[in-house]
Amino acid sequence: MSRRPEALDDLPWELPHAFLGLDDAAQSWDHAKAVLLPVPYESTTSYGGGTRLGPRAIIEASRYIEMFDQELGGEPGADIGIHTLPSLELTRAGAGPAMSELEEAYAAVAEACGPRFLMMLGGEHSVSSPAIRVQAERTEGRLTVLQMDAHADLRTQYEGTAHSHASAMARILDVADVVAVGIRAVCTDEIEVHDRTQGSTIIWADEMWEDDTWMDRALDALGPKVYLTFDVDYFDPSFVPSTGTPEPGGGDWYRTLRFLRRVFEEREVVAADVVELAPTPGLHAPDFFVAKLVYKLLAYRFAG
Ligand SMILES: [Mn+2]
Repeated sequence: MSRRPEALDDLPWELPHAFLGLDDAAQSWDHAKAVLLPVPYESTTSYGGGTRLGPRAIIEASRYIEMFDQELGGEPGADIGIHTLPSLELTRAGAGPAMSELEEAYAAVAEACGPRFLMMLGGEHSVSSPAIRVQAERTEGRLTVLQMDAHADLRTQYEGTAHSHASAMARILDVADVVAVGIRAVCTDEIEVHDRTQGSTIIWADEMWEDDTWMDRALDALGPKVYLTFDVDYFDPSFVPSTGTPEPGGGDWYRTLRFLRRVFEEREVVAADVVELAPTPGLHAPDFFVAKLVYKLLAYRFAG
């Protein structure tokens, strides 16, 4: 790919359409310590749709984030170097074939990344299972999935498919343990799956409003290597109404950040995803909120 002539560099161009609007140098593959993989896949969404527009909305909103991070000091974005890949376009031949295709593609990306930190942007939550399976395979010892979510996603199948967003965690229990935080909407079957599965821990959302002891309980349940899957419906809908299945009583911004910072400090997070943003036309605050969350996760990952 040949670059535009250098003589044009100083013209008043808009910011690049990459995460944080980073320029070619700050997002070059060689320099980047983090890689974003947009997967705008949506097929089994059961209530409100629109998650296929999530990754683009996150990247667009991220271009307006202040690079300076007051909590950590400095400008983590440029220091880390974040490479934004093009979006993966998965087959429409059905959920099964699409998930197989994703597993293969994700494995290739993870391999190419080497030591770089891979963050996937969904899309509906079903995209997490293939990614987790790949990371579990690549991880020495047992992987723990830290799932921030309103829903347990432990249904063995839903609406006729085992590849539903509502089954995302049921599909990985054989390869990883799961610590689910912020849960407040489950069915009886999911409670049964949870009860009979050693290595399934649930932090209920109402516990989180009592005091902070849940943070220790969640951390104690995490093994040394963690995959973070972040369904944005974990947050209270007053923060992020733009999601397919919103549930009242979710997490807030600062308490959640306090917990996440500890997770990144006390465990090795090997990869992550952020899923289920379904942008609402004309309402850009939730898009910006989620973009800032992605920036915070990357900043915590490379802090200190
Ligand atoms: Mn959910």
